[in-house]
Amino acid sequence: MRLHPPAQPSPRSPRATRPGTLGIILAAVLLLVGGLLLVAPERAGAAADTVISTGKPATASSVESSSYPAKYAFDANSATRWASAEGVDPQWLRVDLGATATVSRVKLTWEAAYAKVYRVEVSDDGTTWTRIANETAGNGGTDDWSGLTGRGRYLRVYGTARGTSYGYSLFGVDVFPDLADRCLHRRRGR
Ligand SMILES: [Ca+2]
Repeated sequence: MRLHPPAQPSPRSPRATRPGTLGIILAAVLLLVGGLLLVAPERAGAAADTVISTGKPATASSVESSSYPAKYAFDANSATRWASAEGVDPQWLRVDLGATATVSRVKLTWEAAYAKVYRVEVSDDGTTWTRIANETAGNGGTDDWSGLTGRGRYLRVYGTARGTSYGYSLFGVDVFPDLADRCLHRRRGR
């Protein structure tokens, strides 16, 4: 058995021995770590919910009045809406995503004036359209189309039969890209 000399208290600087300073540093480190743990999942969730249509240029076949412009379906405000002229089929609402995107999900939030029959289409040139979703028995509310595989710069909602005698009205049209495309959009700062 080896014998060790009795441990000598090492000389410490007066700063390091002040419990107040140590306590403050320790508390600061714990707060930082705790804060990062709290923030990290929220940031991940925000990335998964990226909407690429917000604030993008929008047009429509008609408006009920100047109080309901096309852009109100893309303003991330659930209180504002686009509304078409009343009593006329078909009507459409279109957004320019600014660049070709791969669309994986489109979420429509209808006002009371909903579409019974409509389709969601994408286009590269705004002229030739490809259907990515089709509704033939719509009942309004929220239509959340996921698992889509559309690709285009423009997206439109094209209504052919109204659910009421009014027009077509949407509080929001949220367009989501797929994962790879979302990264591309983020890198480009969009
Ligand atoms: Ca809105």
